[in-house]
Amino acid sequence: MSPVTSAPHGAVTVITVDNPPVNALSQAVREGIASAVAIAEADDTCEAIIITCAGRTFIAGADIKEFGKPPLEPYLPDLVSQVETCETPVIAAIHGTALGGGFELAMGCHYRIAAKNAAVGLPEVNLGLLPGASGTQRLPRLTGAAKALDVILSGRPVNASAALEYSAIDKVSESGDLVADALTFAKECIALGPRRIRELAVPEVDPALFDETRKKIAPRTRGLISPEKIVQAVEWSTRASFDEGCAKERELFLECMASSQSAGLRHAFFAERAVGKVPGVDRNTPVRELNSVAIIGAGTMGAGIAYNCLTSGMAVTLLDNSDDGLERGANTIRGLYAGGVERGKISEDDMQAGLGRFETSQNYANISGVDIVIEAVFENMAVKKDVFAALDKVLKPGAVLATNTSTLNIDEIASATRRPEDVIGLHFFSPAHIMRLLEIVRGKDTSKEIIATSLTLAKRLRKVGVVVGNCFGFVGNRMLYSYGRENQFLLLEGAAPEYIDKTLYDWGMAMGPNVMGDLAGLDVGHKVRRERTDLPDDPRFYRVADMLAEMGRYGQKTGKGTYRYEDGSRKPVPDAEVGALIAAESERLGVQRREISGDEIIERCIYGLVVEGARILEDGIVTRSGDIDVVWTNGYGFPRHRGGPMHYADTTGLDKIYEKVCEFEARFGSMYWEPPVLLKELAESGRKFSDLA
Ligand code: T1G
Repeated sequence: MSPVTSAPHGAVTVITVDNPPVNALSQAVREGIASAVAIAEADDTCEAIIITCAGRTFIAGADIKEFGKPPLEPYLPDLVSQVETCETPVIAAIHGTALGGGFELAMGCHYRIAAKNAAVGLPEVNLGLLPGASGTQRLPRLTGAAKALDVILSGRPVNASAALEYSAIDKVSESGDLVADALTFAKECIALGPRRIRELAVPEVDPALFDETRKKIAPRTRGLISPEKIVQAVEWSTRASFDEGCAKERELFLECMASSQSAGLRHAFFAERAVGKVPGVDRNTPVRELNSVAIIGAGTMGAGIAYNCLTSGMAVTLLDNSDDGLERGANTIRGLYAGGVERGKISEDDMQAGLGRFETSQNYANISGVDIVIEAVFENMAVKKDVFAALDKVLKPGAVLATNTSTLNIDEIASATRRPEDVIGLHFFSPAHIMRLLEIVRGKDTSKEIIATSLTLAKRLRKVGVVVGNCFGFVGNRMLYSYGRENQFLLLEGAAPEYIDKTLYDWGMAMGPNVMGDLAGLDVGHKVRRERTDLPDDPRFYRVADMLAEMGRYGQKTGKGTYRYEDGSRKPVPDAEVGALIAAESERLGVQRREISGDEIIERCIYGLVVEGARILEDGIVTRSGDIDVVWTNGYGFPRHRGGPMHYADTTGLDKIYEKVCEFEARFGSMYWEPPVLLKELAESGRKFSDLA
């Protein structure tokens, strides 16, 4: 049964695509449209053709699931040309989001009408690609090269009113009945006849635009290959014929499609959509309604979480036992709102409405009726258990009890209540209102209803919610220990902090481990390590960080950490004093210092992540390896174009990783580098972590 149907409406043929969930341009859809258009074009009674879609959106692009497989006819560029060469006017009627190949097909049509709340865009850059079906040649002919560059390089959709302003569409459907308005619009189009974008010229543009654009985007496109190719393709649209431009676009597109970067970004796309699929939890699992929340603890995390909840429309009570703390927290929230209004991200009305839903309290009795509590107090088990015991006494039945702990045992916290089935970990990342990741930590008694409710809350808070099991540090921080450990050892063995950081930064990490340590505060890790009883019996283990913390060098917040920071500056400055301290400590510990290569730094830090990731899979802490990748690309600055640690390992080859891990075990000992059985088995059987899902 073809996902494409046609129906006559008087002298107009309406072609409808129905390929849920997002009408992607699969082979069947392309074939269906091609034959429906050919039939309508050959029909003498047909004076216009409308292409529209059923379901929640117009075509949201090529079918990404077909990428990497042998391409099947009809090819999208050919379909777009077929539509454009029609003598019968073709109109695209757009609702939801016309994206990528979907928007390119719409630009192959002679006219475009869109619903008021529709949007159009070319987001291929988010997949390490560029539009590959004439989008880089057609959009500049409609909007001019500068606007086209903005739209294609940002990858963000443009809403209907802006698209009309940029001439990317011709009409906005006002009545709310898109097809009816398109049928009315068709009369105008029949009178005007086909208007082919390929015949339009790109408006004159200063050739300097392209180098200026390259300079402007350089900081945020570091290490990525497709943005430069987008600039090249749009530049071609201004100085070559339409067909020459399309040929160049195709060449650049195929280079991107074959790249490991695009494979990494496509993996990240699907991995982020898979995290919501948790065994035993589905659309029939009941979800509790969450309209009111109390945040316990008005520190930086508490205030950030409160703001995130307020901007998602919830009623928020911030509770703290210190007056000053509450005042500071409330001021932080008011400041975040004011900043949002100033930057035009939030309207004045939204701010007033949000602050109208916000209150503070020092009394647990005042929060007895809330739907959910998120505790964000001091990272200490005894303190957290006291809080949960108090909450258990006052909260209504059915309330969700969540903790923002970043390392502690959820089951032990839950044991302070009589309702462990309602207890869950919601681990936010700093700054809580910005970082997209939310680790949803299930305890042994946490009910499926609470897990489903937390996944729904994550979506509402515009977070990527990843459900993980309960162990020390869950997924992110547990793996960070291995990554950080190798950094610490490399410092003692002779690699300078700035060398390690630059090596990993150039490799793609958002920042190096030593800059990250100084940002988070060396005192935080030091305190957590001091409370742990299961650390390896190794005097070198995190010795440098502990030494600096003991000296009060906490990092940015004290102006000195592994680096020095000039007054008010966040710029890390290498500090010779630290170099000398580390060298002396190496000598004291009997660690031989030596020249260390960049490759060794990357292999020890990144393979350390992979080994711990494999242990996490062995322990069943996650459902699939892609979940680990989503945690690290959304919470720890792992380069998205490398897909995540486990995807990177799969593409590098587990046999190569296993071999290197065995070498490290021989050099540095089994305590840290004993190869996980899972890694050994997969390496020897030629399989991947992603084969396990
Ligand atoms: N192909 C295949 N599957 C897709 C898809 C696509 N283009 N887009 C979404 N899905 C699946 C997704 O995996 C999920 O599946 C379900 O649809 C719902 O998605 C030649 C080469 C449209 C804004 O980059 O941005 O065209 O998990 O959870 O939050 O130039 O999906 O349910 O099994 O994200 O409402 C360009 C990608 C492709 C758009 C909807 N297009 N999609 O968001 O739902 S490249 C894109 C999105 C291209 C041409 C080039 C979003 C959305 P499942 P969802 P949502």
